[in-house]
Amino acid sequence: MNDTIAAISTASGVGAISIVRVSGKEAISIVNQIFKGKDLEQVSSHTIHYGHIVEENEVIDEVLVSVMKAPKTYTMEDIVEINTHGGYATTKRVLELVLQKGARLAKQGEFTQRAFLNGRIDLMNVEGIMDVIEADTETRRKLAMNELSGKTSDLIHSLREKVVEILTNIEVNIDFPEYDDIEVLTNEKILPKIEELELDMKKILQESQTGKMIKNGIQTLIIGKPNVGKSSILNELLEEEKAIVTNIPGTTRDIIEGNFVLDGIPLHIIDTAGIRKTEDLVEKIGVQKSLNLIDKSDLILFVLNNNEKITKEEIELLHQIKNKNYLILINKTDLKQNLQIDQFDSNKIVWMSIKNHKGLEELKEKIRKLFELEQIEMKDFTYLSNARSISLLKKSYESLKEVKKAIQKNIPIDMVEIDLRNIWNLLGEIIGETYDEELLDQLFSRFCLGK
Ligand SMILES: Nc1nc2c(ncn2[C@@H]2O[C@H](COP(=O)(O)OP(=O)(O)OP(=O)(O)O)[C@@H](O)[C@H]2O)c(=O)[nH]1
Ligand SMILES: [Mg+2]
Repeated sequence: MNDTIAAISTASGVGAISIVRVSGKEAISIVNQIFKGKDLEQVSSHTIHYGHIVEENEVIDEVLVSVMKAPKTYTMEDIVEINTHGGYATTKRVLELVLQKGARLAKQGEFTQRAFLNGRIDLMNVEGIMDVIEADTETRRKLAMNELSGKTSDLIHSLREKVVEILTNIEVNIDFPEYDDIEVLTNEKILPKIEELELDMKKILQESQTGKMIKNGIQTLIIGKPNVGKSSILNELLEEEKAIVTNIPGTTRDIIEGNFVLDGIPLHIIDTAGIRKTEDLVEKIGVQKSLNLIDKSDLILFVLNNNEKITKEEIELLHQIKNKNYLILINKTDLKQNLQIDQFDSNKIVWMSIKNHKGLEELKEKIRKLFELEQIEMKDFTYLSNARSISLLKKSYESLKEVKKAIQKNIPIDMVEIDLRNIWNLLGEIIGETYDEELLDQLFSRFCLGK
């Protein structure tokens, strides 16, 4: 970490401005050697200077240079950013000059890695930065900003504080026992605190479902027998002719995907091959694909034809999805009703006629209710949403439940203490208080160059 790193921080390609970012002890002196304008070694921190990048006597570009001195910078090191005219050749040349003068090309995410290793941000903030970059909806942006700003980390800090409080309690009582009987200590004093912590963890875990939904969207699968109007529904939702629609059963053979955003939550919709027994090899594979997707989906839209009696296959399918989040879309209500509906849960039914553009609003409303989307806007977006942190919190929660059992069984208090320390460490891993190098490499390799 003692060397000075440099990279192009803006997206590659042609743009109005490109930025070459340099960070490290030599950042200012390196840029100063190729900059014609003010002496950058003499300027105050957090100032911008007009001048030229020159190589011997040739002017490479007219630039603005920002000088930011440690420690109040992104990496907590000296940073210089050269704002060049955004052409590919120019920016590349400027970067080459910086490298010639002694900087090393930064690896992906290395600026952010330095910010982490220098202690300016924790691992959750790091994930937040990545999520802000990837955010494509307003809700995702809000979620990511809370991660980046540390609000989400505070959830973990407060859990850790509670663990420490319990540990202190145990130690004080071991050193200066007010109680002669250790069982009284554990059961009366520690147990309620453990239960409180357990509830806190449970709540954060439950709410992380919302976090995951905001981040990953709702995986939605449209299934049903052939010709009921599945592809027509997909097209209507996406407001484009994405899938081919014909009156020939078996039109869709492979899966067709599309995205649309409902109340800020992306729905990834998959239209599938109509489910039926078939001898056609391609269609057969398609049908199997549809069935395999059921388990991976958050929401199943099961489409039926209002005009036809229910088939044995459809009843089987209904059985297969009964433990999932599903809705029953009864399409073609413009035709005579021949479908028996007594076996369906009436709350789950949406009546539709794509031909008459009817039922779409009801469908959206039902999805809103099912996933409580209206409530998301009212909350403050402080949710765990990354798989890594959620799985560590789950581990901590499971461990804590074991601790509770142990206390109830009056296991010696020093054993309990060891387990609580492990929980404290696990929670620490979420924010990166402890980490292994492999995890860091994996995390930062997902960043762009120059970030
Ligand atoms: N009358 C009527 N016809 C409809 C309605 N919705 C779709 N259709 C027609 O039903 C036929 C089948 O529609 P698709 O959307 O291709 O049906 P699908 O379920 O995707 O069929 P496969 O891909 O073969 O499984 C087409 O001719 C549509 O125009 C509706 O609400 N009413
Ligand atoms: Mg289709």
